[in-house]
Amino acid sequence: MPENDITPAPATGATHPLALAPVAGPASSVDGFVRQFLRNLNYERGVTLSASNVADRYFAFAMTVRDYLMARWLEDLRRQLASKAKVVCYLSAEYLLGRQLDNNLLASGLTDIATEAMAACGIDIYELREQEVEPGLGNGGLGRLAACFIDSLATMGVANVGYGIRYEYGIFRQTFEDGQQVEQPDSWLTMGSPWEFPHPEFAQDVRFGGHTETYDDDGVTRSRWIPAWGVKAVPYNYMVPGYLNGRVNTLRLWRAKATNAFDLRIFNSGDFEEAVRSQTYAENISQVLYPEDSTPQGKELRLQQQYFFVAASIADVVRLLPNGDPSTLPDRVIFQLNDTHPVIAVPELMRVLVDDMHLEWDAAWEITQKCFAYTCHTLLPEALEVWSVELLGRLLPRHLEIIYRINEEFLDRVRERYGDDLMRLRDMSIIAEFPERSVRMAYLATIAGAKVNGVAELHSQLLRDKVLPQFSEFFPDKFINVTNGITPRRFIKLANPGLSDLITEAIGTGWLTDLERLRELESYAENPDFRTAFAEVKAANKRHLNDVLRARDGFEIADGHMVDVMVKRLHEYKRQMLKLLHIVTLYEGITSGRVAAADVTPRTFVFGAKAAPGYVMAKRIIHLINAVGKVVNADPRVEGRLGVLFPPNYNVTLAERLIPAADLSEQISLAGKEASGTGNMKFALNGALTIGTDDGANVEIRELVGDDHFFLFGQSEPEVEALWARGYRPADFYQADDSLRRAIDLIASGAFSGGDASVFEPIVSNLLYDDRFMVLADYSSYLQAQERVDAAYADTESWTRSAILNVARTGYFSSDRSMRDYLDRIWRAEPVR
Ligand code: 26W
Repeated sequence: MPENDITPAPATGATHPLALAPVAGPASSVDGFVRQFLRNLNYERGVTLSASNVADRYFAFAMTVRDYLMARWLEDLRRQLASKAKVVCYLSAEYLLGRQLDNNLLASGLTDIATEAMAACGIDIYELREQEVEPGLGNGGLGRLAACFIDSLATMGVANVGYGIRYEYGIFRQTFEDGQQVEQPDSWLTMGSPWEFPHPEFAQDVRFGGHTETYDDDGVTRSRWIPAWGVKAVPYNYMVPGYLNGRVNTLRLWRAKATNAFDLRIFNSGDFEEAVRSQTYAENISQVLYPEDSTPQGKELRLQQQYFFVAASIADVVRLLPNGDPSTLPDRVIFQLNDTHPVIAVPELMRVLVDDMHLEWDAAWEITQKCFAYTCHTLLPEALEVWSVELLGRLLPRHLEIIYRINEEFLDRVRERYGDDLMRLRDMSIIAEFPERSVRMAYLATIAGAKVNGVAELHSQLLRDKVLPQFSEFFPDKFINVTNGITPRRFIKLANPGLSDLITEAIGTGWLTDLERLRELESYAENPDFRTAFAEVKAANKRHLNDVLRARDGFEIADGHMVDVMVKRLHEYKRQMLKLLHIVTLYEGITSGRVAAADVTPRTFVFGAKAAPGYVMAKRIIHLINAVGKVVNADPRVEGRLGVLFPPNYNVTLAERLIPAADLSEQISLAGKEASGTGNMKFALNGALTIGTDDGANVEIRELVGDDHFFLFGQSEPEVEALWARGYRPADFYQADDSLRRAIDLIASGAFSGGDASVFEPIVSNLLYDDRFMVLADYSSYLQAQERVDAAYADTESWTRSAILNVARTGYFSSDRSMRDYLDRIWRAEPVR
């Protein structure tokens, strides 16, 4: 629990009234802002306004916004500690924060004052915004969800600390060379970040390797760990301001620093490399984010990263226990495990309680089980992390011992319930024997966690029925669902000010912190003037997007085109290939003369997607999307009816531009594969209609908006299972469907690769002979749904009506509601009054 400067008691010996007063922020006036800005420019950046460059002005501006929030931050910390409120500690290896400046301005209610103050200094605030590099400390859904959640907790006034890793390099920057993804390092800290506060005084020591031994402690046999090496974990604090409530929570990200920076003795012996080797080795730990978001590579450095931030975070919390009494821990904190990545926290807390604080095993286990809860974010078996016993035993020998004992005691309970059912014991053991003895982290999280939740109704059901059925049977009350949500502050108010103003005009303020009030918009869907205004907002957002894409990538969306958007990580289960087959089918129809271009609804297809660097098929699909785009965009026969755009480096900032301009949201994963999705929620809340399968949270979106306002297609999850059981032969679908065959044949012909059929042959043969995610099976249903989209889009009034109803009926998907569910059903914690 960070306490960077709590003023519990006045500084001893202080007499000056200011030294005794609570921290006061700068005056909330244009003058006050100008004064603070110039002070930061002159004294922090050391330049005059006339001599300053745009980076100086951006930093001084950011520092000024920061200064206004600082007073609230310190005061809130004091209040939280004094209140002894239960603290929610969110443990996440990823936080996809997005740019901070606008959100901090919005939350502090300073936007107007700041804009006026900068104008008075002859500075265009827009220019400053563009200076900010977004901290890309995450891969996709899981990381962004963590960012939305901490925003909601601050806005709800809940005492929360987000714990994670301060990666020197975040998610790679994506560029395209000849349509192929090339990864560039994300040196987001080159210019430094005005939003972080290092606190070396609260550094923690984190150790690795070595061995364990037992020893006699006055007749009690105890174990201890003799580590071989260690690093320092230095915390960096980031503000997490609540929306207009004066609350500021903390995101504490750890950076690895070598314990002894430099070994002079070795240096003097002339072995310069060796002298600094241990330093670089240690500091590597927080160097870079692993760019995978579904298939763990089982790399040692990744486990080092996970233990590094978890051990530092637990030490940071335990340090503040009132008189170090661990029995109070479950009343003071709850650790939420954001997927399995931080689950090594369970044996770490046991180690601290048993080895360091000498608690009895059972007492320690009692406490541990109350302090942890686990959220699972995936359904893909290959995404469930397992660590080899060999690696775990070498890096964290004491933790492996503790995991063995947790497992033993658990299997005893299983044996008590089911007798010596070897199959069940083998299937429920944390330790998997094949293919290699390894630790199943999801099992450890499930056994230790007070609660286990999925992130959408369907996902949570499949967790119970398919992924962890034996555990769901063994722990019937442990498995619950909390459907994901998104923060309306960033993804409506900041991203779509036009729509926000329209909503406020109609239903007043207050909806931004009570999103279900959007329901009051339902009646406005019947109001032609409101529809006109709504459609104008969408048109304006499209024009703004066009300005951004023109400046960013030299792209242009043709006027009057439906904007059909698919933005998410590139993964075969998300089925970007199905979207591509739709585009190729339309193109083939026109170029073969079967369809008159004039009969095709003008559409621009916008893709955004990064592929994990090691995911070969995903990178091939990116190449094919760009190749198809190049041909379609240049073919005069298309008469400009179709456009395919793939702006590189999709990130939070681009999402904020794309989502408000979209007409159609593509959520087309194979049913039973997407845990929830959160992009689907952002699009619906910004007035896009969804074409989607009954997968993840699509099911709940469709239930709320109504079938008339959602384009459902494809197999349901049970149908997928049934087809799989019957034996799925994709080639049969290819044979049976002419337009599918023509589309695939066109790709196979080399039409999109300069006649060289070999380039995309692997994609074609994968579809025809493997197609694990049933792209071919859902093709015809998808194409029919797209025809329904064309027909619906032709009737602008009814389309706009549906779009308004989508906004009105999806307030449920606020991350504030998700947090209320976690508070009531998992954390048993309250906002700090
Ligand atoms: C390499 C290991 C690994 C495995 C899984 C890294 C990251 C993951 C994440 C769990 C993947 C992820 O981001 N899952 C997404 O989480 C979102 C938030 O709950 C859901 O909305 C998405 O459906 C899910 O794919």
